[in-house]
Amino acid sequence: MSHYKSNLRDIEFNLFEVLRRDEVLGTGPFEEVDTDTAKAILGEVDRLAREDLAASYEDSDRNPPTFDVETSTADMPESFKKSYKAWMDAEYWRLSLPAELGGQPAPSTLNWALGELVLGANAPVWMYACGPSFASIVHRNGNDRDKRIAEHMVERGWGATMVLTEPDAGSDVGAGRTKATLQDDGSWHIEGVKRFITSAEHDMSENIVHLVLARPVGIEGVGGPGTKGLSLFIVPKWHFDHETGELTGERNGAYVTNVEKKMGIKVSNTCEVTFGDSAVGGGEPAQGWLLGEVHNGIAQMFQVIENARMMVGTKAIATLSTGYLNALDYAKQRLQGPDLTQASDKTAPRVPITHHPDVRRSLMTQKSFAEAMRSLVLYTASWQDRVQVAEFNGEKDELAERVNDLLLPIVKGYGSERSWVLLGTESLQTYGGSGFLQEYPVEQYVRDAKIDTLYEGTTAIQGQDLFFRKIVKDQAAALGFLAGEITAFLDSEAGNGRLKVERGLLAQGLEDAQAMVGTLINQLMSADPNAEGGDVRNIYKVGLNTSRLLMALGDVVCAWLLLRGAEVALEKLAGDSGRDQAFYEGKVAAAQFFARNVLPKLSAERAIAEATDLSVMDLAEESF
Ligand code: ST9
Ligand code: FAD
Repeated sequence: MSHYKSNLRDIEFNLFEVLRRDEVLGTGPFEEVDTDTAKAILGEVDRLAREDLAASYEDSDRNPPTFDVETSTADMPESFKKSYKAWMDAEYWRLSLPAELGGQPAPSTLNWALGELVLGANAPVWMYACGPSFASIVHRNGNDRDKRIAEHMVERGWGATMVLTEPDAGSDVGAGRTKATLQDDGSWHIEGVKRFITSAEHDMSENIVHLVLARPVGIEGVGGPGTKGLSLFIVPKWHFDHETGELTGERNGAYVTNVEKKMGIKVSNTCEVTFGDSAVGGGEPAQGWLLGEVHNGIAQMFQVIENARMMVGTKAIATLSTGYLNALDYAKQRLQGPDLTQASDKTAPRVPITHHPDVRRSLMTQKSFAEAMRSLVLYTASWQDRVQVAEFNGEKDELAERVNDLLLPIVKGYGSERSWVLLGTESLQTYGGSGFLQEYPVEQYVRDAKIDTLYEGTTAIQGQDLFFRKIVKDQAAALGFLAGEITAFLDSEAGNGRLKVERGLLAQGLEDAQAMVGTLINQLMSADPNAEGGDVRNIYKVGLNTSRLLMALGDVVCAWLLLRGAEVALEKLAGDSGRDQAFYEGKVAAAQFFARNVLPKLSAERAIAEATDLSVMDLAEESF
């Protein structure tokens, strides 16, 4: 039986009933993928995920790859290779590729819906399968040589990696010391040690292409300090003929020198990669080629990072969803204790734990967050659809780009924090002691989901990105637009009388979150030493609140999206909802529960933000 429990019904509800993707599918850039095709693909990927991809989830955890120091290899378990092959052979990854690279473009909403299914079933399959997506970045940013390389990457099924992190450069990517030296033939030699590099070694493709951030040396005007001095290099594991793609049989000097032993996602190889060390491997130099022959590394890499942040958020949320559905299944079957109304009757029948109020509270907490955050992912992706359509028409949809940018740290930061915490405190808890056992998938979910708050920028980094870049630098344009959308919903009669209380709660939640934004902006302005009474140390007050703001805005957007869905569900219930009646009732109940149980807490968060002082910063380190 599969560990993975998907929720295709809710995915389709979001795509077709709320976001009306039928109006986008089969048109413009998506002409080849109409609504019927999209539904057929969703059905098939759902099956593939639950069966072929989920099949190796447990085995890959119990029998993970091990690093062979002699050969610098870490081969995959056979079970995982089968899952990987099933996904690659099905070729649905072509839906996110441009036509020039053999793709058949589909809307981002469809791709992230498929992403949820694959990431929930076995996330490392999706990660190892990202070679073609990396190729699209090489193609988009590359010169003719790079475009040819991108074609080989897709046609020959090569793996790929994103290589930023170093032992002393994690969150602070700009501290990276790996250097690049220009050679007479126009290529570069890379020297340095990178760590924590995902998928840098495996035996599932003939080659692996590393996209490496390194600092050029010895050239005037480039290679300065910080992230802006970094350039992006294409560094293959094996050399190949750039024209034909044929491997030459020569090894490049990019060697994996360790594979980490981890708490979770053990089958996803996390590697130390040593570039150009004469004492490593055969001592070859690590030869690389400057992407597009332009020194614009951090901006190019952020094209990868934006996609990867969306991926990490979706992975976390997908895991919470299957965690909830597994917990629900267990709860329906587990008999324990009498109904609370008969607690004093020692002869009362034992009931399924779903009868206990606290278990119901827990299940509805899981359901409402999982469904809210699914809506968040797909709503965010719907802005990416707009960006795709504009690009197809040779235009630029600035609003769509900005709203997408604003939502990305919420998908990644809020999505991963809420999912990881709820998987532990609610999904695993629902099982009682059994949740602690390897007999059920939930303990692996908890271990596998923790990474989502860490990589691709920790939660602290997401909070800062949200406030400093996506709100302040954007002059709150995207935030203002989103607040306007929520206000329009509040002003409407959405859901008629049945959602009246919740609309009131959302209005208060929005006011609290906006007040928090105002508080942080005031704190920021009071840190300007040139302003009257300004004290640069007041910037600490902002830093004490950016993660809080991230979570508050996430709560408000999620509540709004759930209520929007509830409005649609109520319309369906007013007609003949037939077999879907329970589903729609569940949508309304989840929205009401979320509004009533989550939103009131925002007033307290606002008060905490407003009362922030510098006492934590003034405290001597010895007193901690
Ligand atoms: C990692 C991988 O953790 C984990 C999972 C791997 C799975 C691999 C497989 C999946 C990959 C899928 C990819 C598919 C390919 C894509 C397909 C697409 C179709 N947005 O603020 P400044 C840029 S990897 C955009 O001064 P600092 C921008 O150019 C490791 N751009 O920063 C900016 O210039 P300007 C992940 C942004 O103080 C420039 O950076 N590691 C954004 O110099 C400088 O900005 C991390 O994520 C943004 N949000 O540096 C590091 N932000 O302003 C986390 C910045 O002129 N640390 N730029 O536009 C940070 O993010 C730091 O805040 C920092 C700070 C490094 C940016
Ligand atoms: P640090 O940056 O040292 O952070 C430590 C703590 O301090 C965190 O809580 C952080 O939030 C906080 N902190 C740090 N700086 C600040 C600040 N300025 N303000 C507030 N708080 C701060 N990297 C790649 O390049 N490619 C990969 O493929 C890749 N895959 C990975 C896979 C795994 C399994 C892991 C564990 C990591 C991977 N990484 C990868 C690296 C990952 O992106 C980093 O671990 C992450 O960015 C955090 O860096 P760090 O671990 O050095 O932590």
